[in-house]
Amino acid sequence: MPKAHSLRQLSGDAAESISIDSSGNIYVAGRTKSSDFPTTPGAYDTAYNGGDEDAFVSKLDADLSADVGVWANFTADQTEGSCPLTVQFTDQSTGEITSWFWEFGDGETSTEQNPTHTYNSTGYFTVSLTVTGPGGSDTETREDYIHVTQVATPVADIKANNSDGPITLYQNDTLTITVSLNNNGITEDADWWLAADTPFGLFFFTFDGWTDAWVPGYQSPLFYLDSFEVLNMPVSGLPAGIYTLYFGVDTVMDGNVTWDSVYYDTVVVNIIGYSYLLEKYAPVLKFSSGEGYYPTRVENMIDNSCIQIKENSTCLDLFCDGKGTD
Ligand SMILES: [Ca+2]
Ligand SMILES: [Ca+2]
Repeated sequence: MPKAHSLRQLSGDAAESISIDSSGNIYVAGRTKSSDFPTTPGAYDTAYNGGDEDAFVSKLDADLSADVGVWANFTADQTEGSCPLTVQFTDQSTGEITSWFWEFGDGETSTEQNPTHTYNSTGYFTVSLTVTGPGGSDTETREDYIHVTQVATPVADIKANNSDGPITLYQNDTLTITVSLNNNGITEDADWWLAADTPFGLFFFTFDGWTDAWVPGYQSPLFYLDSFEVLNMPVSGLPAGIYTLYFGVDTVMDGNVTWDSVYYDTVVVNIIGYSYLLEKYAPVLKFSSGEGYYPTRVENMIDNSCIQIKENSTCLDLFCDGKGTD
């Protein structure tokens, strides 16, 4: 005969007795008023119908796993990564299960037990798994379980005189160009580009000098490049105008600009032209009579040039940037 003990709870489901058989299986008998008391298929009655409590007998197998109900549970091989992100989901549900229904949070679903799913957009995705068996169904939902981030890309930076620009330089200034690259862990082979779009054409920097041929300055796997000075020169002699300087990399190392994979930065430098210094002191101009001192030096002016007049020890702009000054 099974050995029996009397048990009682104050409320809810009440166990009246517990016993164990020679195989180690445990039986609990009691009373319940719960409308959702879990029952196995073929139970005499599966619902509480009012009136006095219903009687129940529960069997726990020797390994203490109950033979009723299903519990949904799952794991993923990764929950965060860059787009597109492929995730292997593994069913960890317990109970007797006959079907699985996955919702990946991006509108896609699967009925496989252990599906692989690829996320093609960025964001947070809530994943839920519903398992169903003879003992019922259960759903496990994980809010914002999968985080798909942007693809990591190289980030190039170029600076002129330590500025992201635009900057204005005069003929007695010095121009320095520094570049840096955060490769973001990417080590693909790449073409490295340094170009200058100038008033007199587009030029590319190589370690042999500047050329108007489209050739990369350097070819190598990407690496982290801390601030690196590629140019340090006096502005003197450079024609006036707008100079746009480019630094970038493209991860198809073929000697051509590969626009689909080019990552670059620019900086704009406005170079002011020559200043023409008139070595005169406080000229008197009397246009009405035609008398006075006039400039005697005539130059072919170009845009952004200045004409200055020296008064005592200071220089005053007469014309600058192609426009009159006050
Ligand atoms: Ca910059
Ligand atoms: Ca290329």
